[in-house]
Amino acid sequence: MKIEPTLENKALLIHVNFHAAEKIEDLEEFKLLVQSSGLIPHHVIQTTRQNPTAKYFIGTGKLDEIKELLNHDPVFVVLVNHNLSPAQSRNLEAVLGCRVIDRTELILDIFAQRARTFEGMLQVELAQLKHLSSRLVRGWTHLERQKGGIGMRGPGESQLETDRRLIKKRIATINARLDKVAEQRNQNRRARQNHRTLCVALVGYTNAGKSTLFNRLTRSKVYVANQLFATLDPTSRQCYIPELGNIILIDTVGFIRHLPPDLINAFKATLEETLQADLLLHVIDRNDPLHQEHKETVLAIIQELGAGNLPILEVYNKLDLLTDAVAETQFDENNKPIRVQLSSQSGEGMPLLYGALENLLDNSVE
Ligand SMILES: Nc1nc2c(ncn2[C@@H]2O[C@H](COP(=O)(O)OP(=O)(O)OP(=O)(O)O)[C@@H](O)[C@H]2O)c(=O)[nH]1
Ligand SMILES: [Mg+2]
Repeated sequence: MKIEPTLENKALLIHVNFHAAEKIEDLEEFKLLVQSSGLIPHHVIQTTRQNPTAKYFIGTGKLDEIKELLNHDPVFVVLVNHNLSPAQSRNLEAVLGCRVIDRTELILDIFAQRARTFEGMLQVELAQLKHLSSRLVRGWTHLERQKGGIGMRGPGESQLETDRRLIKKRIATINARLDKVAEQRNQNRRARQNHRTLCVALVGYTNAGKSTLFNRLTRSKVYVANQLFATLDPTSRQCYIPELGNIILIDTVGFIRHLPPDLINAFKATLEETLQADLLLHVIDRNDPLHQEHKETVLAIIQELGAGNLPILEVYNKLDLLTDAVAETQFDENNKPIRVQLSSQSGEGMPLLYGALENLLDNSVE
């Protein structure tokens, strides 16, 4: 269904092409992120810079151009594909006269829209509050410094103090609730471990096709969509592997480069369980020109989550979209499967995946 552009969903996107490789973001991914949040990329403004400017992130020439554009074709919100300092956000909002949201806030917003479980909602709120408090704290230290010189309490200062205290209190409440949920989950896990059921977790970059594969393997119907972060809360189901029997399969949230650290922390708890799996199935969209970079991102996050030592089987997915590839299994020098090339959508290559899982998991049964 095509959504009509209105003043409630039109967005102006700002994307800066930096020279330094580690700062580069992907414009196509940004557009998909924006659409995933329910907004329409109405204007896309690109500019090239060596470094961001301290005041507005972009140069004043570009800023004037955007202001001019918005004067005769206004939008609901301005989205920036990079992280802004609190001052940069404020300055941009003041000049452009509309809300400005940076990359972290956009991802947090999508997560907030997607969270369905109690735990997921708490985790997203926690990440949002932490993000917010980091901004308040920075504003606060700035005021504190001023106070020393003037010797008076600034007008906004006590409000900031109150806000900060409220946020702190709310964070403590959420943490306590999350601890309770985690305890419950631990009990469930112990029960499962008693039954010695093997557990496989699907991990991978967002939109790689994890949920599609999950549905095919477990004959379920979890949400699949061509949008980023379609899945947020981990889902687990039983799944029958021929020659091996039933295992537990877990579908998880997708990763993205420069995932806000607050979100990684917030999802550590749910992912922790995932990362106690016997095997990780790393789903890779082989049709995405950036799949190598995405693979590195995912491996780095897995490492950061403390699961770098788990065995991984790579699934090169979306084979149906490729003309130069066939369904096949690749093996390492010890004849252990390391990669299966298949299509979760058409099902081509699935018997190879069953074979590889059997091979890898059979050895992990004592
Ligand atoms: N052509 C083709 N499309 C696929 C295949 N697998 C998945 N897709 C499509 O890729 C998109 C993303 O699929 P999902 O299964 O939602 O991906 P995901 O990895 O779960 O994504 P998130 O939950 O957002 O992290 C959907 O439009 C799927 O229909 C495949 O093998 N071939
Ligand atoms: Mg998914």
